[in-house]
Amino acid sequence: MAEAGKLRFHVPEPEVRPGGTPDFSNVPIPKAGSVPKPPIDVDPREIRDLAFSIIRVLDRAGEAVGPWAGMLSDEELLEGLRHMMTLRAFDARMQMAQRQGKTSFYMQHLGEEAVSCAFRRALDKGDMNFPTYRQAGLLIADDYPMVTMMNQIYSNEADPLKGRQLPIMYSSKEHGFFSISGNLATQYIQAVGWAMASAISGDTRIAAAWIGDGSTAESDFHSALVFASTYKAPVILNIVNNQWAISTFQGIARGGAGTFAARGLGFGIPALRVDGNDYLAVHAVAKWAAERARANLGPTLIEYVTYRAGAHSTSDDPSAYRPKAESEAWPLGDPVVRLKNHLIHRGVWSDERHAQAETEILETVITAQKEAESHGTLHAGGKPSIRDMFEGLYAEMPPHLKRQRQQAGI
Ligand SMILES: Cc1ncc(C[n+]2csc(CCOP(=O)(O)OP(=O)(O)O)c2C)c(N)n1
Repeated sequence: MAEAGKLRFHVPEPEVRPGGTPDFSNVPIPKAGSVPKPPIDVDPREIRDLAFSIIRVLDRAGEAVGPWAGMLSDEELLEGLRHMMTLRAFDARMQMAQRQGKTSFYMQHLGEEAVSCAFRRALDKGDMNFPTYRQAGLLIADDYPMVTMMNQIYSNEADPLKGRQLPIMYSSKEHGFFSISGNLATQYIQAVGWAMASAISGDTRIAAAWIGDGSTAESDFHSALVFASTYKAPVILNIVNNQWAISTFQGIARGGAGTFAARGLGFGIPALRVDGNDYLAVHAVAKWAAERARANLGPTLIEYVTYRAGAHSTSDDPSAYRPKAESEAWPLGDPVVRLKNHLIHRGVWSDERHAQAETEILETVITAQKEAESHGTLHAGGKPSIRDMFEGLYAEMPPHLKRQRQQAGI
């Protein structure tokens, strides 16, 4: 037995720091197609292993293999590729717009496009997402107008949120996209409550909760799991493990033990891990979880294993805390390239068509950007009325707010 001596404080450290060689040898990657697909009414105890493996469909050759394959048509996959390419082009333009001072802030999805884009396809109209700031693919894949997204980013006169919100904190009830909040994890428990309400009222709609790896350390994450499991709420509990929470590596939130998915097991919630850079796998797993929720079988926890290839936000410089080439060393590759290769393998796509699509998508994004900018940007052109600042705080404006508005002379 070890000698009892002075206690030591333990702080988990990432494997590599800037200047070091990226090393993901500690991330076991199972072969595509190797993880079984259980029936949706499976006893969670029987699929314990799925919380420690990674469901993958696309293999290295670009072929779709195994029991989770074969759920999407050529057309659906081509559309999925277009969604991911659009999100990437949108990100690049808005990142640049921030550098040009047209907006104060932006956050990209680089490397994580498959997660939100493929997930959206597994939901029905009327279902409600409770997203973080890194799931704009839910909007893109639901054909939410890009111009409206840009208007919000520019806080201009056409901003549906009237300049009250930080850029990218979108909100669209119509598109099943709950208002984003800056306070991490709050939406997770709200999603469970929304799902409970849907069940209480005998509705058919389900909810999807979203959270990042870092934010699972927030207490709302744990509250959500208690309520979801107790009441078998029709909710999909998504964890996007992109390895980083700003400068903090995922081991800090996880404590070095198990996986994020494994957290569901202690609550009796079926938990799956999926290759977050595999459009087909993300969609298949999301569909499985959605079917479970709709069949009154309760919540499913899904961990998407991916990598945040870009900076955390326009206010962040990742070279200060991780090797520059780390994203290239990420063993699950790039979601756009992988779906592209699969479609080429299927014989419905080519490098030429891909290049042409890239040009067309960029033109569409630029056209939307021009239109949005005609309504104003951060420092130029139209702005929401200052009067709007006082609206919407209460259903009816109380006297003290009316007074303050008068004092402001507007
Ligand atoms: C309650 C709260 N604490 C801290 C922050 C500041 N903050 C914003 S994003 C972020 C990191 C979140 O990381 P993760 O959940 O892994 O998501 P990712 O950004 O990687 O998508 C932090 C700490 C915040 N917005 N809210």
